[in-house]
Amino acid sequence: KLKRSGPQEPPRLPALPLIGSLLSLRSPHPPHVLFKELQGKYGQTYSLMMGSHCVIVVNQHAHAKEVLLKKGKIFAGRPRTVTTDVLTRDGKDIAFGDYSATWRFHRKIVHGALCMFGEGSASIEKIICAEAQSLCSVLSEAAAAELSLDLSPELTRAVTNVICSLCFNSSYRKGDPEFEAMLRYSQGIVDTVAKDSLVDIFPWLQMFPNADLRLLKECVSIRDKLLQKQYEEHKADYSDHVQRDLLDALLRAKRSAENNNTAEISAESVGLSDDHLLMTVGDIFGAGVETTSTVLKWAVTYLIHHPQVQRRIQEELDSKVGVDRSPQLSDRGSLPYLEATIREVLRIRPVAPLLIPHVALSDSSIGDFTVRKGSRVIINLWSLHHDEKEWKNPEHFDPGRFLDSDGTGLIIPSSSYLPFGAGVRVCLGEALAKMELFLFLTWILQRFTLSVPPGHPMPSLEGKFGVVLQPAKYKVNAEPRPGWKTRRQTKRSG
Ligand code: HEM
Ligand code: PLO
Repeated sequence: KLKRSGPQEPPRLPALPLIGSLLSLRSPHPPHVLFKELQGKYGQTYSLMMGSHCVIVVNQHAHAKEVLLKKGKIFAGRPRTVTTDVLTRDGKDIAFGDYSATWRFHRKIVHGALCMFGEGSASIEKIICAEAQSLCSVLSEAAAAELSLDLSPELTRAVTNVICSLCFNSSYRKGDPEFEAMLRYSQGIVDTVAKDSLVDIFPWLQMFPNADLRLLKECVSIRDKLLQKQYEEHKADYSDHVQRDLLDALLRAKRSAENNNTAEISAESVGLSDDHLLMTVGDIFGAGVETTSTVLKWAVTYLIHHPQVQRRIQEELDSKVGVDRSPQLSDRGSLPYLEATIREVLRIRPVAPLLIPHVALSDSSIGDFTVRKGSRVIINLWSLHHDEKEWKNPEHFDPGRFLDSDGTGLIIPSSSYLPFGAGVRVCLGEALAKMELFLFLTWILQRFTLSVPPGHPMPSLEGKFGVVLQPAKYKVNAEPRPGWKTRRQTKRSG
């Protein structure tokens, strides 16, 4: 290939007016796979037009790190789209909100609250373990009745209750109608928001009837009612002296801004309006539920496909934790094979295969390519995690990649690995998600062996692309391990 000197634009796909439909209609491949394939023709970094927007697609880790880390602040913007505006009241949230003082302020409050109620305190471990316990009792009841079950709603309820506790200091019981409603609306949102649907590419299409947009609006309005209800209850019980959860922390920041109310610093102007508070807690709740439950489902799916991996985790658990107590966070250091498995699940099926699009806030460059202000940048994490130059046999599931040569020390074998993103827009929930993945998986695998019921096909490994990449539904047999058939799910210590 010719290499010209001096600034040049990235190779551009021929301007296909239909690129939108290529991405969202029944193209044989989901966008992350299509974008990986297009590298063959256009190189690792190329651009295309979506409607009137220039989109740069990055398929390689050096360029990805330049965007996220080295020039993180330049590329910290987010595009406004029709569907995310519906979800977030025009970007008044963290994930889809543009780079601004308000965005920074909300990230800081959430970070502080997650540390206070979560990562920094022992209480989060108790909350997660209580949910793990209740999840395991559901599995053992099913096993006792010789029933196979779809683990998805059970895993989701466990994860939802953890984030409910952190956000709202509340939880859902099995069969709670509000929980069932939440499952439905959240799936509706995942299926319709932020996936470069036609209305996001051609906003004028809103003028015409559009089934996806209607579904999104219905689901968002149900979600907003639930959020509003929590908000009213919290406002009614609010006290400056007790902070029970994230919503209290946000209310406190709002009160304190209001008390300082001078002309310039009003709660509105620093972005502490009711809308902003609701959208921030809605983000954390939504992210807290959909991401972690999706990873757990992928982990179960891969463990079913690879019983030898499952067995090795169980051997590790038997020797490091035993059967006389339940696993706890302090066991994390002594279960490297499980940790490696979690890393491999996050590599092979990244939750957000295209992250969330970034936007260049000023004229800049990526490698030798010039990038104009306002360009959208898509980091194709799928390409990074399946790069043949970085990973041997990338479609093969092998936790061993993340272990050193003696098989005991954890490593990251390639820098082409960014499951949580990086830089100023890095995931806010990484630490929380890792604690949940560890505890839920250890509790389950200590007690049960998972498989598909006899005669059933193996679950599909092909994900369904949406704002998160989800596995298909299927039924699982949870067979109690020797010693766990008859006894109660908890064992008292001592
Ligand atoms: C953003 C991954 C769990 C909250 C992100 C991004 C990724 C990601 C890739 C986008 C980064 C970018 O656009 O550059 C994951 C994975 C998770 C997980 C793999 C689970 C294993 C969570 C949880 C929470 C959370 C549990 C909430 C407590 C957020 C928020 C953002 C975000 C608020 C937006 C950050 C911003 O735009 O400033 N996450 N996430 N995530 N995540 Fe997570
Ligand atoms: C999931 C469906 C919920 O009903 C609303 C919601 C809020 C925040 C979103 C989340 C959804 C999907 C996963 C997202 C998260 C913010 C950050 C996270 C996009 C749409 C990731 C993985 O980037």
